[in-house]
Amino acid sequence: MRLYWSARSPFVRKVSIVAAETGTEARIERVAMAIAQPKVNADVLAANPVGKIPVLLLDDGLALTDSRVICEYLDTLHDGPRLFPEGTERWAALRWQAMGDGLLEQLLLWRNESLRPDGERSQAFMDGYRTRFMEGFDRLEAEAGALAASPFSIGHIAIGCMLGFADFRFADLGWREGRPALADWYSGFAARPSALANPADPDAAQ
Ligand SMILES: N[C@@H](CCC(=O)N[C@@H](CS)C(=O)NCC(=O)O)C(=O)O
Repeated sequence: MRLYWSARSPFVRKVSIVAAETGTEARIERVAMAIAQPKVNADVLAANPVGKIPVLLLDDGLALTDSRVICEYLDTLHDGPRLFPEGTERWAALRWQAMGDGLLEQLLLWRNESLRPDGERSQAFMDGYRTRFMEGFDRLEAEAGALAASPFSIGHIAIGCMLGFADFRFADLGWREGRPALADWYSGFAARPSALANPADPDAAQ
């Protein structure tokens, strides 16, 4: 299998952490892709009409796109505890995945807006991203106890990758302030071997 990959992509990081947790890492060859919006990478576009990474090219030629699909596929390739559980636990895991991924998408939009030149940046959009984000952090603080108590799943990985990206690209946000339970849960996530082996900020980790 070949993974279209970039060291700084938080959605690729999600897939890499799942690969480490499922023991499928050795079966995946990483293919580095340059992603520099607003440019579109032609190789990525050929495999994924949405123009985004991660993409996982299977040995039979099928291109799996979107971290959610790729992570669920990798979870079928091992015999350990499922990251996409069955039964009622499934909906809690998928709901947390949707929260983590959704907030991460907002963070990427916020960052893109903040990188626009002076005069082109919209303060209204910037304020909107901040408002959604603070609400998201507060919601996660309220749910941190439930997160800590439930079996490790794709939901934990999505939320952990989102918080890792917040630390990497929004270091001044101070999200830990007033959110001790979430901060405590995240320090446990960040200490997992799978997270340490796939850092959010590859430069800081060296
Ligand atoms: N929903 C997608 C989001 C993937 C995504 O946003 N990837 C970013 C890198 S982190 C990307 O490829 N951006 C390039 C672009 O949008 O042109 C997933 O879960 O894989």
